[in-house]
Amino acid sequence: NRALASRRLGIADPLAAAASETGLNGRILIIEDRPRVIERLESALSAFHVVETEPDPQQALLRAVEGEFDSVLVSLDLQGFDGLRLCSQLRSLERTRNVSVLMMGEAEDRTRILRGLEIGAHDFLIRPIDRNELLARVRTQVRRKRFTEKLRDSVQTSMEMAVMDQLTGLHNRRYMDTRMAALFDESALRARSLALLVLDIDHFKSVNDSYGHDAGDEVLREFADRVRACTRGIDLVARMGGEEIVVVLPDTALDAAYAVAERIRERVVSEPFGIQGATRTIPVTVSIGVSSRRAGDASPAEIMKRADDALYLAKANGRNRVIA
Ligand code: GH3
Ligand code: MG
Ligand code: MG
Ligand code: MG
Repeated sequence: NRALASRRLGIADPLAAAASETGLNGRILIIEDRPRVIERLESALSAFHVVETEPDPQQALLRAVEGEFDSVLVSLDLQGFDGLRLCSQLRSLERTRNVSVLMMGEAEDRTRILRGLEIGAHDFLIRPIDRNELLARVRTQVRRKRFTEKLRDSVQTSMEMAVMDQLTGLHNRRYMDTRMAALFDESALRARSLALLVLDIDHFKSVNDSYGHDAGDEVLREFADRVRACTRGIDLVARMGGEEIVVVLPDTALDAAYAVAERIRERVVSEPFGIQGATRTIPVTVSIGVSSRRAGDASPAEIMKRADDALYLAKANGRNRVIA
């Protein structure tokens, strides 16, 4: 169910992503200007990784920004250039912030290597560099980089999930409540209009009763898609629970909001809902209450109350209708 919801939201399932095996073939950038050292590093690393080399520090920084590398090996002994500065630039640029930085230096460089670790370099290699140690440390850094990426992706996924309704992919009530408060204040401050639609599917209980709960869920998803298709990018569409959807329309006056509601109502009633694997289609209608901010309103709750009252009237007057 969680995986389904994630797919619906167009994001990778965090659990599945974490379970998949970490690929350890990395993209490595070597920043080094001594040909013999370059040759040795390349011949060791290229058996396991995709390796690029750049002797010029400025050029190297550009390549690091553009190249999506897992790990960058930085020589601290570059001709006429401070490798530590390169490390700190790599750590501060947005595009290279998560790249693993491995310093290469002489044993006498201890102090500078310590400085590098403080700046944020991840590890170091002391010359002469042992082949197996090189491979082991690079592998560790590639693994670290991949893990960081997965962690970041799943944190982002969780943050997205926290404000989304998993069944429909619309925003959820929590998000709606927060955003509505902000939109209300904004519209009041700028003396702009703000309209609200409250939509509720008619006799939805009988959809569940006649076709089953799964079919009911499919109807809800299709309903959400049709509502979304009738709204603009700046409109806020949220599932408030059950079969009730709220649409907030910034910069929209009552009559324009009524027109949007009428368009939604028509789009729902005009074509019965198809259900996967079922031969029959399901006729669906929706009732909609419309309201907008009035000068004296103290909070969004007052707009919400008028929309709810209008919805109640729409139901009482026979359903499949819009009342403002
Ligand atoms: P009305 O025209 O007055 O709105 O009638 P109704 O049957 O739509 O209204 P009511 O509020 O009585 O019923 C809403 C139903 O929605 C009850 C519940 O079983 C169903 N429901 C709520 N959430 C879900 C859901 O996530 N999936 C499905 N399939 N059904 C749900
Ligand atoms: Mg209903
Ligand atoms: Mg209801
Ligand atoms: Mg309500």
